[in-house]
Amino acid sequence: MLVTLIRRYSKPYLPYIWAVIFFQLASTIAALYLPSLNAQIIDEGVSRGDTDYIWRTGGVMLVVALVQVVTAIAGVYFGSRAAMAFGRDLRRGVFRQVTSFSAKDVNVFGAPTLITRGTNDVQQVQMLMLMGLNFMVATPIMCIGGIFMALREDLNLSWLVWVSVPVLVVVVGYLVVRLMPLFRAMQKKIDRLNGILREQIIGIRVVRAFVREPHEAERFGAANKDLTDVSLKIGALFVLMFPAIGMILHVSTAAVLWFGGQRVDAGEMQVGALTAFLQYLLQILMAVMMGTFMAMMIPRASVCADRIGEVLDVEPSIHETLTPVAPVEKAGRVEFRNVSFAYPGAEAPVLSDISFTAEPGQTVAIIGSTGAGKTSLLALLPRLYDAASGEVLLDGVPVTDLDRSEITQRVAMVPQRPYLFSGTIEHNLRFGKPEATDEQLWDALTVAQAADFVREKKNGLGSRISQGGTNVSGGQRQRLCIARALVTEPKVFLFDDSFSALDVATDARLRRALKAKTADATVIIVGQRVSTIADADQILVLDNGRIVDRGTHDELLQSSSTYQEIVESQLTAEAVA
Ligand code: M5T
Ligand code: MG
Repeated sequence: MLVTLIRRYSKPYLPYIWAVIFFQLASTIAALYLPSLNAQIIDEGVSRGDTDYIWRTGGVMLVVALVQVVTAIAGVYFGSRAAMAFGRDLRRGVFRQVTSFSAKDVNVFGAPTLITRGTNDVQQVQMLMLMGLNFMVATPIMCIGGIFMALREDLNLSWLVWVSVPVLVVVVGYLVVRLMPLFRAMQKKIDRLNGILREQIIGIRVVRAFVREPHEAERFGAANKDLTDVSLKIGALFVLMFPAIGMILHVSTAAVLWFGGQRVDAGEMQVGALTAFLQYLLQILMAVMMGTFMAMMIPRASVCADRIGEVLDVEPSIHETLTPVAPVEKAGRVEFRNVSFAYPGAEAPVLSDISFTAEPGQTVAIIGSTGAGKTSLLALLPRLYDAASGEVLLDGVPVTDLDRSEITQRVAMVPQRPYLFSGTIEHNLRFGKPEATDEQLWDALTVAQAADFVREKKNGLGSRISQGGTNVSGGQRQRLCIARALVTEPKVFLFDDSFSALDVATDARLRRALKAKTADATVIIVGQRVSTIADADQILVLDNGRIVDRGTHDELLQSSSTYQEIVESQLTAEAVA
């Protein structure tokens, strides 16, 4: 997956990558050339007192050093650009994919892990890409070139290379192998800690209400200690890592000077060659170290790439039709024909054999106990889910054959759990229709019985809404969501229990205003209170996913025992209150 991702998402940046390879090649070769020039100055120039030679070779050295610096900078520059653009595109890819997900697809993963995959996991892969571009070319060339150059300086000392490099590889490799599982464990512990913290923050009121703070603190404490333990183990290994590497480097240096010094004494080697040899050995060891670090990043990034790939590979379960049918009329007639539906993974269907028609200008109400399937029924029209069998038609065309925009333009839904976005009231109201005028907004607010409280706010339409709309009351949020639906002037309104948080008087006023506003629209209302739905043209009584009775309020009072029960229970409830 890692390779596939890198290949697919780095394609547009190939020119950058070629530039990186070129500049790194240049800078590595320059870096490899420097010690040998240095040796020449010492051995040819200094020893013979040839000032001219020193100046000339020194000049060359200066130029080579300049080339090395400039190309190294250019390499890092292009590498960073390519890696960052790669990360941006990958993140965008994940984001686009997730926004195309249906409710079902999101549920398969869960929101928190989708967030982690779109941010942290992408970051890991991006990091590998950056490191890879900065070191992948340089490291092997430095290693092989360094060995070659070192041997050119002195063959007799070559055994020092063959000893020190494997020792370094073994030591660093051992530490890395020990570290890998710890890193993976750490990632999981972080996930868990995040999960617990998230749950506690969201449920803080419940925690307080049930006085569960000590228990929750314990739960968090345990996860926190887990993470700390792993981090400490990692720390302990890292503490070893740097002294170990330092030790190998210093012992190698001492060995080169010791054995090389003897050869210089014996006149078998020149001082310059010795310094050059030493520098080459250090370059090789550095390269080996970088290579090992790189190798360490690959498994981690590849786990992340797999997680990203899982998201990218999902076939969205709601397919857009490729040959959309253009409806002849756009009045907003809704028809359900023998519709059945089950949630993925559930055995029993939540809806069975649902058939009804809602004509423009009509109000159809759905009533039924909690869990009867009312919300599920509404979800089928805007295609949050697709029916398992039967057909859901909008203006005579199955919704599966309509272009998505055809549906969203004509259908507005006020969900049971009203949701507002962080931003201003205005920003939320214009969500479905950015070009709406202020008058239209106020008009919608007036109908939704929300104008008064918005006007009372200091900033009016510009008042801030916090994330999820938590700084307005439940009833206010509901009314703002109704206004948001009204602004789009749809042909079909779906109200899912949208009047439940309103008192009876406001509920009545809202519905009267709505009636005038939605005179020729199709309205489908899910309601709990009989008073909310009593004046509907048609009432569907839903029980266990089936329509058990249908008719007007008066008809149902006569004919439907289920409806009578509901009415009676509410009357007694009112009497009790
Ligand atoms: C009907 C199940 C739920 C219930 C049945 C939304 C949702 C529901 N269900 C799922 O399995 N997954 C889901 O995402 O479906 O649920 P409903 O349609 O929400 O019922 P309702 O709207 O009539 O109930 P209420 O409480 O809003 O009046 O068995 O488990
Ligand atoms: Mg519901």
